[in-house]
Amino acid sequence: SESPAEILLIRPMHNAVMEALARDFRLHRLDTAPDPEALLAEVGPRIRGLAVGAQTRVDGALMDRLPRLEIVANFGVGYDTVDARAAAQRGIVVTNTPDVLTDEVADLAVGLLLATLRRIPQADRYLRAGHWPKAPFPLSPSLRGRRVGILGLGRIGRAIAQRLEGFGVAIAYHGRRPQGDAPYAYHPTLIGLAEASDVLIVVAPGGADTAKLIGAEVLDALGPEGVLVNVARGSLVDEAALAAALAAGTIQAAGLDVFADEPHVPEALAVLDNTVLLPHVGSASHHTRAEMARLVVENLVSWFAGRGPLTPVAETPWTGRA
Ligand code: 8YV
Repeated sequence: SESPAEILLIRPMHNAVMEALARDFRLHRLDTAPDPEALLAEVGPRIRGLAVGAQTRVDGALMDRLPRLEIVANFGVGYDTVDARAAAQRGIVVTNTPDVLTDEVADLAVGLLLATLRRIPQADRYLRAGHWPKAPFPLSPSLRGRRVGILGLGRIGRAIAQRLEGFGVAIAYHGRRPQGDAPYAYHPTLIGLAEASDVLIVVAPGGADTAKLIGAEVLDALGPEGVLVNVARGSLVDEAALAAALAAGTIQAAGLDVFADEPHVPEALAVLDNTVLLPHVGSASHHTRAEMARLVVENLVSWFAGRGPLTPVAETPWTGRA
């Protein structure tokens, strides 16, 4: 039969991805090449598949250097770093890793919400600094009686809502459209949701369409008891406006797992005592990263076996063409 398809890796990925790709395909690695530009010029015309993580931008210009490219397999459910419209125009399929990380990210979101409200990291730091024998840790805000608003009631948003039902809080949401089957109040505008909420959990896709949706106006609407939690993409939040609102007491606190320019975290957020900041760990468990790695590889294997992609993104639906 034919020789294995040639796959390109631009940056290092989860080991299970790299090992499986090296076994099942002919893998070319720009990350370890002494002269990446020369390697790209040499193998670019033969590359049929690309495996990428969130650190790698895949735009039309890169696609044009890979004229035989058929599939971009993205490690992550969010694929804002891949220009899926440019891929669609070129007949390239983009896949992501939905479902396998839903519960993990929802768990982390709830943990981050509780950590932010009850000031768990601050309490840990207080104990370690030896303050406890001198005075008890100051009383914290509470989840009790709160109204939680969710921006983006997709797979992860729903999983967060299901968990929060067990906490006895009111739940509402905003998104592009109401979800007919969801038992939560829909707000047609984000401002309306923020006004009606004391917690806003951001779990909507990144990219140009949602850039800086959370700005001064939304934070004002959330109010002085308001808490912002973001487990989606930093691009959805105007970080300068958020830092200003947190410093001024316009809102109460924020828990952030994601930032606009990772791994750079604005100093204005890091110096504040009412922020809990995580290094984008929502899906970062051994269990879930292994599942994501498996799905990246299975998309490529299925595609090159002629069976189509397993989890194509909305912009590049699989229509059965070969
Ligand atoms: C990963 C993520 O950290 O799935 C996503 O959208 O943000 C995370 O699961 C990231 O994609 C890893 O590259």
